[in-house]
Amino acid sequence: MPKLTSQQHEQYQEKGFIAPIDALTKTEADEVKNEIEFIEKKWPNELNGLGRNYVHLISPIFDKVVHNSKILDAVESIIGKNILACGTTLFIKNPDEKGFVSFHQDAKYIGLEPHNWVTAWIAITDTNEKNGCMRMWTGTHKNDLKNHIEKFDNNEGNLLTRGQTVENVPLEETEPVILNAGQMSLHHPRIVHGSGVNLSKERRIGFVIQSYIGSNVTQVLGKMYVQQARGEDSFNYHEHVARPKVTMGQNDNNVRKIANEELSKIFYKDLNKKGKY
Ligand SMILES: O=C(O)CCC(=O)C(=O)O
Repeated sequence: MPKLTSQQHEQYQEKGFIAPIDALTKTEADEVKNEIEFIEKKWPNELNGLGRNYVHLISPIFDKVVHNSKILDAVESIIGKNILACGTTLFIKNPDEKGFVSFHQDAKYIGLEPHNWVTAWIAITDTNEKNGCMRMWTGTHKNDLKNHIEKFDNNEGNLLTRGQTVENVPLEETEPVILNAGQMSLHHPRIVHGSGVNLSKERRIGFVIQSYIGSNVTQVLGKMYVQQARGEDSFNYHEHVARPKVTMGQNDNNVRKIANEELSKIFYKDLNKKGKY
């Protein structure tokens, strides 16, 4: 998939997201799944809680996805040629668990300004309405940020840090993002989106690049650790970090731990309590 077509551009402007876009081959998606399972088996706690973040810093397989040129071609069409990768998150919903994502806007708590950034959600498994794919409230990116209610643990199963929730979303104005393994969606920082519980018998896995930012984007709430994905960074707002050569290398993992501590400070800024992630 080279750069976006004019039709895809229009879709992004009008709806606030584009899907599906072919990103990885099925074999590449399976490689990511196998790497997740390998890490889960060998280091059982490393991908849990806060550890679901910045995973591309500890695995060459995850890293390869973040620097994939097909993905970057599409991203460049939206945010321009100077691209930084500033985070990844694994959104995994296991069958028979209650995991869901309340409707929210990514830009609400993350502190990345201006909104010249985009999130790439890569399906590692097929993703559909039965197993809890994302739903997008189309067109909401055109408006300002909405009020979010912070529900924390009162919202059992919520995979978001504060259980932040935009209430009264009209479901009939939302669209499911149905993807085959290897396909991706790209969504705007202000679009309202969420996802339901996995009612299937298989895992639903999203490898999410949260997000690709233009090098002109600063972090107004804290500190982030980035890699140059394309072009150059004449702004130097963020700390640049190395790409991993082995899975779970000691130095890489130390850097990731620091990056996650800083990320946690951003997620829970101005609060005296923390959620599970
Ligand atoms: O994986 C999900 O269901 C939601 C992920 C999400 O909210 C995001 O990528 O911004």
